[in-house]
Amino acid sequence: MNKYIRLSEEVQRAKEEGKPVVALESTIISHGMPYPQNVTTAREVEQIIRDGGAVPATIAILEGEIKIGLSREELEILGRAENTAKASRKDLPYLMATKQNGATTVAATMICAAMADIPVFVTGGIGGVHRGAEYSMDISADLEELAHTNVAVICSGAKSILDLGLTMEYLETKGVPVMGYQTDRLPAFFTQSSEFPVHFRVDDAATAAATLKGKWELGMNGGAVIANPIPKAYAMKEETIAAVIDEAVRETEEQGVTGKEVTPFLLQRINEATGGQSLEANIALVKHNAAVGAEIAATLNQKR
Ligand code: PSU
Ligand code: MN
Repeated sequence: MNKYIRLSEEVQRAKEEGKPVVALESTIISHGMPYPQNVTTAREVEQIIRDGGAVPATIAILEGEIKIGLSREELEILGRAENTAKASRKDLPYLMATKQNGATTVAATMICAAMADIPVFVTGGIGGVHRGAEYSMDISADLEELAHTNVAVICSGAKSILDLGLTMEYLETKGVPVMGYQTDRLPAFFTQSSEFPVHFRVDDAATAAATLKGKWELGMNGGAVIANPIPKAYAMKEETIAAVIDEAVRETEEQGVTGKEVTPFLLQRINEATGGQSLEANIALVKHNAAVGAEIAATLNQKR
């Protein structure tokens, strides 16, 4: 590989044996969920991927090193540490140079996964174009990464803390296919759908894998979004979550929260305001995505 990257033994072995590997991000652990549910969920998600016939590779920066695959102790460190830096593309080189810890966002996880030749990545939700971005210009680096880096992201769409319509427009402009997994509409994270159509509906892992394979074999760089709705039993009521999100967005404006703090602030406010219900939904959707992601990784691996 290279001197900046260290693969766990499990991931190293999987690569040698030609097994499918699924990348997982760490900002969802450090900034997306409270302790201890964050660590428990991270472990359970890894196990779902193993049960699905693939090998999990949770990615983070630890003491300046890119780690692909984390031990139980390392997951615990990220889950407990309240001051772990949120690491997106701009942050990686500095955190490495100064030997710090960093929890990788979707963008940074894609970068590290691509370096380790892991084309499939599972998470909860991607960043996107924030509401009011026409003035704030707050557009997640996740979208630009999806435009350039060859990793597919299996997620449950994006939270409506974002402007989902503008997020879809941005992805279209950048040539990033958004595929609805067994759905015609973009899932809105806590709810199964939104008013926005996806670019394509795919009904099985084989179609998703064939699309990715064709794209990359043609030399068309960039990622793809595979949007998998939250299981119905865990989906939240549209009105309940909409009101909570509107209030949280208002608070960011009132309190002048900007930059990389915006998304973690919103996630925390939503968790607090829904008294655990949104956390339960969040956990359920990530687990569902892990099962689908393992299947897509296994199918793509056979084709490669
Ligand atoms: N959205 C969620 N949960 C998350 C994130 C986004 O529903 O945990 C995290 C992801 O790591 C994502 C990042 O890549 O926030 C986006 O942050 P920003 O908007 O600052 O780019
Ligand atoms: Mn931002």
